[in-house]
Amino acid sequence: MTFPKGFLWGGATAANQYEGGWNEGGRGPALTDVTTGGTVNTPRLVTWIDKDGNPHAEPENPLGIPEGAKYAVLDGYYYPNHKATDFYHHYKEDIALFAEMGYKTFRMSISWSRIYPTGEDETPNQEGIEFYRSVFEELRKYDIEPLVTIWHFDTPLAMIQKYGDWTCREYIDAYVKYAKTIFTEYKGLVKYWLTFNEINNTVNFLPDNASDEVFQKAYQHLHYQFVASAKAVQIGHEIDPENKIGCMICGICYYPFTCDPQDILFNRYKWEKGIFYCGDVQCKGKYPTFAKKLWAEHNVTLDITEQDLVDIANGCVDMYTFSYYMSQAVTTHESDDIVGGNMSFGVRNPYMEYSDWGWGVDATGLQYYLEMIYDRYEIPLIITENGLGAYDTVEEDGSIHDPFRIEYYRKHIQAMQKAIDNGIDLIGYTTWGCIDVVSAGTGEMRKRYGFIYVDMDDEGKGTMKRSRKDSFYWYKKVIASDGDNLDDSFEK
Ligand code: BGP
Repeated sequence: MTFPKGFLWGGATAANQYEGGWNEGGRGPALTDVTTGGTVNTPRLVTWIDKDGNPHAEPENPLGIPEGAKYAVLDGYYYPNHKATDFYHHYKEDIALFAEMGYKTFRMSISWSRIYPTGEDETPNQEGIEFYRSVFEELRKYDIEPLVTIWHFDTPLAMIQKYGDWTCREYIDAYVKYAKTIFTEYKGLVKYWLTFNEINNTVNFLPDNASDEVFQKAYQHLHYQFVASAKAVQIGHEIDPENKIGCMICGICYYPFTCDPQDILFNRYKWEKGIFYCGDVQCKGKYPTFAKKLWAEHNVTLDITEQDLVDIANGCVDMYTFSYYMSQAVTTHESDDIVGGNMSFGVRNPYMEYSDWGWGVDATGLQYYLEMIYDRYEIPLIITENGLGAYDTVEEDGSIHDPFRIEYYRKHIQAMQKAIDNGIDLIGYTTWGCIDVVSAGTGEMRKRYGFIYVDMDDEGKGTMKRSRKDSFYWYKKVIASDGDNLDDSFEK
């Protein structure tokens, strides 16, 4: 058996894409609630009203909205995250399906504004606290270990409106208070936590030619999140020494497109800026040497106090977790064959197959990433997202055949096996969107990752009925054999 005993097989979701109930149970709005749906070719829009009362719908600007403007839900637009796929009202049914597949763990996130509706309320929203308690109790009923993301892209909108997005120190205290509340409330129910989902996106997804002002804001935003994360780790350990708290990095495997030494160097810098910058701070407790070079590139000067550095040093994470969807080839040479998605683009790699959304499918890249990262940090790893966003067809008899998804998972699980055989300490695997959810990048429903199909379309029409895809039965078999049986067969 390759996979270690107690390996955490499961699936992953996030509140903003799955939970819905956006204005129920005392929840306050988050930025995703004023974000419209898009497509693979048209961006999602953020909606707001300017100081003269004129409505606007524009792609998200890293510098925020103009002074005096107010985020707003506007008539005539569809906001897919409002209802999402309605975990809020379906959690018992959905958790029963996860249990049927044999999940050992289930990754979900808590919506910050369901606990603190404005982010700065004096006391938490009790109805929100009780909602998640019921969810965790339901998971425990089936011996499913919750793996909880504290922040998955959903800062309370009231804070963004008041301060801008993670632009000031006030965020640190508000986040730490929120984290302390949930560590305390769910002590004994939840043991595995992640502080910030894909924390590195803030800088990694910026185009190299973004202005110095944009980079200044992005690096500062990250610094406040590093401090907030480190303080949360310390408090989480104080509240319950059993807690295991991880970072969560968007793990893209970068390759040099050519063997030109300039490309080799460029590729290394890509890893430093995109992947290691955040991982080093969160796992090693200090900024890496190359941080100074990165800041200087964009004339960045940061508000960093001595105490911040002490907090960061004392708040190292217990485990490194990451999402992995694709590799990307990068080059210093001109190229007009650019591919990619989720704001991250590379040069078309002739050795890769690309998904319908332009993501380079590469299981070897997962093995490379696992081995590279374990060598650097030597702490337990969890792959907290991996999967294929694809179109599904429902047959007349209601069945859904998705051999392409099974093939994708087989190759990635085989890559995990190779990395484990080579000595890395991988303790869990939660596939992304184990039940269909709203796409983060495009807001679509048609981009589906699930083992469980949800009857709902891009306009929010559908019965919300859940049904099992072929991959549901296949993954169930994989878990039952602890990753040993990966052949095509499955029993319905
Ligand atoms: C990651 C996010 C997830 C998820 C996933 C797939 O970046 O952490 O929230 O959505 O990507 O992306 P998409 O939904 O755009 O296909």
